Parts: sequence; structure tokens; C-alpha cells
Amino acid sequence: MLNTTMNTQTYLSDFLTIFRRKNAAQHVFIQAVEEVVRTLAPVLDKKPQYIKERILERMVEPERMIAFRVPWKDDNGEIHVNRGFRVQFNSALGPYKGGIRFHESVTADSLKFLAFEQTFKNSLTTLPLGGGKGGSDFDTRGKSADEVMRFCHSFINELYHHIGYHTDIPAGDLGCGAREIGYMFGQYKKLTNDFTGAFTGKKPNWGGSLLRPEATGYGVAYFAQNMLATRKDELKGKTCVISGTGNVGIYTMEKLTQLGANVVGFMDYDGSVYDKEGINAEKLAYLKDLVFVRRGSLKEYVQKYPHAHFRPGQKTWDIACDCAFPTACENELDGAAANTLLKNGCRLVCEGANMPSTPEAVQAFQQAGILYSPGKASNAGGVAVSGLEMTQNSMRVYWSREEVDAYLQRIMASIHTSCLQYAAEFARPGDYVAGANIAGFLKVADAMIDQGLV
Ligand code: 2IT
Repeated sequence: MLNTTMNTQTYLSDFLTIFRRKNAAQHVFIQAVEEVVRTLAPVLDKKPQYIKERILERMVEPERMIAFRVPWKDDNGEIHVNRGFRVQFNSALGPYKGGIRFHESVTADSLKFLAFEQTFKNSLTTLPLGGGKGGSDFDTRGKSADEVMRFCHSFINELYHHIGYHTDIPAGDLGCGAREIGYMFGQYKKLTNDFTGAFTGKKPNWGGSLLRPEATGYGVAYFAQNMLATRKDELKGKTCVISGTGNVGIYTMEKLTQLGANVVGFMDYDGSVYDKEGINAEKLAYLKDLVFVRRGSLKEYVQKYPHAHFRPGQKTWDIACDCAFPTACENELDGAAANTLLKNGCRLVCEGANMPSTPEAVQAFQQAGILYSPGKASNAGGVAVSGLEMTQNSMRVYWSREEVDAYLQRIMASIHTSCLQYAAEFARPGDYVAGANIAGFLKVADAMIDQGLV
């Protein structure tokens, strides 16, 4: 039994010991929780009620976790069985909200980490959204569209029991885009006989919000703009590298380019491209067709643009840049990569993925005093526009791109302000990690106290 009268540091250390023991095999979940908890000491010092109410103990336990079998048949009639999950982490601020990830790496561990992060991120958006995440160890790469459809239908045959417009609203994530959302929504509608906005990231011709595909990436670029402005600087003329060229990466590149930055490096599963001339509108159109329509490899980019270099199996972090945007997946940027970026003069790291920097990398950026923002703050534009999609669905209206973009810019600016405000209030001026964690935590914690022991 923990003694809540002992000092905060002892409490936190005991809390973490028990937490680690209970979740022993769940390494990324432990990493995500440790990253948050190490920034909360000043909050608990100021308001010991959070200790007495066991808020941390309650916050790190998902409210509910669903695990299920997903059987499906491939085009040759062979049967396959995948695992499906939905982690309904926290509903203090609203219905569970978060993406669905289809990738061979998906486990209960990775989804608990993502759902935990999502709870804080959604709290930061200012919208009434709880946190959740789901997915399967099914990999859409190399599957035919029919196979993907059969898999998505089978996935929903179980998941439809647990989701719904006022309960839990999934969206896309890695390996799950508008095509997969379409198949899942179709089966959900068939089984429930109910056309409601139970998913976001739908296509705009049947309920999706304009600008939802672009929102995460555009939001990342807007957040970087806000960060640079604190040092009287701007994106114009900056040399940038990104990592993953999925939905987040491509639209981060697009907005950076529109704002006058020069993106010279990007990558996919096969390797990275160095294009010293930088990306422009024509190259972006080519990349969108390559990635979203043909689902091809970046190897093809250098056939089309022979002045660029393809570097098999290599990441982008050794390419000299002013600003770096990790947009692929967790722990893609380690301490060595962080030191290389810093040595080459990088002054800003703005995360588009969830927890892409390892703890060693975060420490290196913070010690160097460069601008560094965690994904839960800078990539919140995606889920924010999902929130706006829900609003439009409820009102049965469509907003224009300009209207959604104006909301997105306002939300990113407000997240940026809260990070800095809470960081300063709790003696960590300029620390976006502490600011995001504290701002996200306080809103969820206070709502949990208001709602009692549930
Ligand atoms: O990581 C994320 O914020 C997402 N995958 C988007 C979640 C959402 O509900 O739009």
C-alpha cells in the first residue's frame, strides 16, 4: 500500500516500480508512461489531491481493452487468422477517440502506448474527446484490395459491438487510410443499420471532412511555425528533412513547401531519398500518385528524378538540415541520430509521429536547447480535424477547406500556447514536453475527480 503522505519523489518512484512490475513485458507502454510521469512532480507537489485520489494509478489502467480473433480468406481461398484489439483508455473528456493501426508490429503493448498518448493529445486539442486506439497485426502491404476488404469486414464483425457515435469513434493510423475506413464503415452500417459518424477519416463524398487527410501534416508545419516564431524565426528558407512518406509525411512536406521551406530528405520502408534541389509542387504530385494511388516504393522517385539519390535501408537523419520532422513511427530516431542532427546544425525537431524520438534523443535535444516538440502536441491536428468531422456529421453539414483550415490553425496555436504556458507555470520555461504533459494531464485528472470513482 502506498503512503500518500511521503514526498512526491518517493511516491513517484514507488508508483513507477509497481507500474513497471505490473506491465513488465510492455516496453513502449512503459516508455510512454515514464516520459509523462517524470514531468509531473511539480504538479503533484502543488496539488497532492492527485496523489490521494490515485489519479496516476487510475490513469495508466485502460478503462477497457477488447481483444479478438479476425479470421479471413485470401484470394486463393487460404484461411488466415489475425489478432484484433481496441484499447478504450480514458473517457473522462468524451467518447473514446483514436486511430486503427494495421501493421505486423501491432500488439497489446503498442496499442496501450498509443491509446495512452492519445488521451493526452486529445485533451490538448481543446475538443471533447476521450482517448483510445485499436488495430491488428494484419499488414495491408502486399494484399489485394479484395483481401483488405474481407479482412476489414471480419475485423468489424467483432468491433461493431464496442464502438459507436457516442461511445468510441475510430479513425485511420499506419496502414489504415480512407480505403480501409470505407470498408470498415460499410460493414458497420450493414450490421447496425445506422448511418452515423461512427468513424472519422471518411471520404468527403460520404461524410468525411475536407482537409482531414492533410490535417496531421499541415498541423505539424503550423506547430513548427509557432515554435520558430518564439525565436523570431520562420520556416521560409529552412532546409528540412522528414522521415516516413505516409499520410503525415506527405502533407507535412506539402505545407512546409507552401510556407517556403526546402524539404531535401524523406524515406519509406525501402530506404531514403536525398534530393538536394528540394521538393516542389510537381514532385509532390508525383509522390502522392506513387504513395497513395500506386502504393509504390521511393526507389521509383530517382528513376523519375535522376539527380536525386536513393539510399537503400538508410534513414534521413544524417542529411544536414535546419529542421527535422520524424513522421514515421515510435522510436525511429535514437540518441546517435539525435547527435548527428545536432552536429549538422539542426535547430528544430517537430514530431509528426507518436513518440518517434527515444528518451536518449529527447534528452540530447533538450540539453542542446533546440526547439523540440513531442508528437502529442505537434501531431494533434489530425485528431483535432477528426473532432471537427464529428461536429459536421452531427450538424449534417460540410464546412469548406478554408473554414476547417482556419479552425486547424487556431487549434495548433492554442496547443502551442498551452504547452508554453503550463511549462512556464511549473518552472520549465520552453519545455514543450513538460508543458504538453502537464496541460494534458490536468484536464483529464480534474474531469476524473469530478466524475468520481468510476
Ligand atoms: O495518432 C493519431 O492522432 C491518429 N491516428 C488520429 C486519430 C483520430 O481519431 O483521428
